[in-house]
Amino acid sequence: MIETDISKAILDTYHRREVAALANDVVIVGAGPAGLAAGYFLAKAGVKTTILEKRLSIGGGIWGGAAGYNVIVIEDAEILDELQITTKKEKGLYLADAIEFATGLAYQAKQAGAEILNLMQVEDVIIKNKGVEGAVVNHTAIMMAGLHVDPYCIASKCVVDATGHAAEVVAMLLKRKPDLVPRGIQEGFMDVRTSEAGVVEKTGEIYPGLYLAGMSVASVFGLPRMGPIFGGMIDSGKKVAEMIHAKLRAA
Ligand code: 48F
Repeated sequence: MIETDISKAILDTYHRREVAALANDVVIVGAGPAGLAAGYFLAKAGVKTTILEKRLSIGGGIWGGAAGYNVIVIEDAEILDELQITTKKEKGLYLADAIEFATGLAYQAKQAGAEILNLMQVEDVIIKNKGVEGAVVNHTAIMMAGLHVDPYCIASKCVVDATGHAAEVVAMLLKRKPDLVPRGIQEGFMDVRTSEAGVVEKTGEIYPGLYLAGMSVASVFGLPRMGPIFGGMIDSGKKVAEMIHAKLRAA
């Protein structure tokens, strides 16, 4: 019976992938530019990595460029060259097509060996004595419907909050540990240069086992917002990957 053969192939394959993704070196929450870049560099270094994305589509804030004009601006094309994403230099800025940028990043992360599970919403973290040791997840559709259905758990040696402006994973910790970020989660007013540099500089571990990458860094440290420029996101993803890789190797 062809219909159920198709269903069985999908269910078997997904089940195998999901079971394999239950234990990780790193779980990245959010498949925006920072999360995908972190996933690419971690997987390339041989670190077992799963990226969880609550939406149907990967890419986060990439797709619409600025106000729906789907062009991406960066100041340095080195990483995009490595990812084989086309750029064009104009007046000191590199321009990329947002669609090529989102799909290219995700493709390279997958090819490097990162697992990406979409429609998976992280609703909490696992905290044991030493710190964050995994994510509590549920299906986005169940969360959206507000159904009373328990989550399941995905273990990892550390977690990256790459959830963008909302810094959702940090917000989960704050509910029970308000002293972690006493001023709360809030970006400052727009200032591209300060924020691009600050996001990369402050990328790192905010709580044992919990790392920040991308715009979550700006929100947690109160840095300015930066609008549609993406170099800092990629550099932040790369930096967090290097930090985690070094820590795992030293352990
Ligand atoms: O928002 P997003 O693109 O964050 P980012 O990687 O990049 C920010 C830029 O897009 C842009 C900017 C800089 O130029 O200002 O906004 O820091 O991607 C975050 C992803 O995380 C997902 C969300 O759907 C998005 O795709 N996400 C957020 N919360 C959760 C989540 C959650 N609880 N579980 C799973 N995914």
